[in-house]
Amino acid sequence: MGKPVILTGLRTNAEYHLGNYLGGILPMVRMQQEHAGVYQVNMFAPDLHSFTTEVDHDTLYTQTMKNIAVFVAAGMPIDSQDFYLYRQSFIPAHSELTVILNNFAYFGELSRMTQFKDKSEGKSNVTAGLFDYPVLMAADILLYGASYIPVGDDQKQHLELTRDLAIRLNNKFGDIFIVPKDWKHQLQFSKRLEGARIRSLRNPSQKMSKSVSDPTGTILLTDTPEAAAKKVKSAETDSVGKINWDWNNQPGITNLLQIYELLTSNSHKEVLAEWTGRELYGDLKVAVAEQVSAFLSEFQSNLSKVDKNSLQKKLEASELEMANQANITLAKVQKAVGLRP
Ligand code: AQP
Repeated sequence: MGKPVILTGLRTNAEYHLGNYLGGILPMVRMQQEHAGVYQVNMFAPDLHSFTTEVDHDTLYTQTMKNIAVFVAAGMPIDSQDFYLYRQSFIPAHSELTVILNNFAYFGELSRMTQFKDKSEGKSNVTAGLFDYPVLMAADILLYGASYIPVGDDQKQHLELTRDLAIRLNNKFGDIFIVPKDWKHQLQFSKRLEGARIRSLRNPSQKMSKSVSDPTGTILLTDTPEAAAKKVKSAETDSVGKINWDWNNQPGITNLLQIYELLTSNSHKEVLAEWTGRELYGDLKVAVAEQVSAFLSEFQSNLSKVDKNSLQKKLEASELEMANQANITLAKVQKAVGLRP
């Protein structure tokens, strides 16, 4: 038995934003710092997932390589033996396992995925790729027997589907998959009370998103610190007049509090003690703007220092080793379903 696995991936369809960083990248950086040596840490670019929504195919490869450099700039340790960094499409087992899992995933359960409903809404041509996104995600996780998958709140339903599929196949064929931990244990492992759900600064009823054309509501990791601070300072709030953590009635303010909590690493309790009941929204905006611009300055300086050659070498070495690991699981599944003797 190898080390237990922590795994996450972020689509490379566009530049990352603060929601991607706080929901997917930062928890991974912190987990690997805390559990180095005990866990295997897999971080990958799900390039096959990246065109479940529209992309410019001419720039997809370049965008993928740019986004991978972000992981390193954010603090993932390129030299660590326990850390694997790879591109999904370079490991064909992801696609093969997806085709097999498709025959055990139900149309009804996939139709209920809220991300599918949101992303297909109003579209005349909805692709099978978008519909099948959660099955490919299940393959990404199950191939490596990952237990912990740091993702934002928006991916909770997909994680639950992955568990359902693993349990369904295990019940039918014997224990072929390690079942990822449930959401409650995912939160406990990342020491959080709720999943990150960074909202648009312009429209806090919507999540901050790469593909929504809402430049003032989204803080890109490529924004200058000054431009990002400006966006925070003009964030949409409310007329309640008192600061409270309340997603239903004060989503704009709660969004700012959550960004503050995640960037400062203060505990939820400390953040509530510092801000609850205060009346000057402007003070909160200034504090969040300072955190965001300090973070961006440091991150962008790190990004400019990422060495492309080392990155390429890390990818190639990881892809070799991960293909071996993935193929072991795939072979087990192929045998179980009757494709191999
Ligand atoms: N607003 C968010 N708050 C917290 N976490 C978020 N994530 C995405 N948006 C938020 C987390 O980022 C990781 C990567 O997501 P992804 O790109 O693989 O999937 P996505 O949901 O398609 O991301 P976007 O940014 O919303 O992209 P678009 O707009 O292109 O569809 C995941 O951990 C996700 O939880």
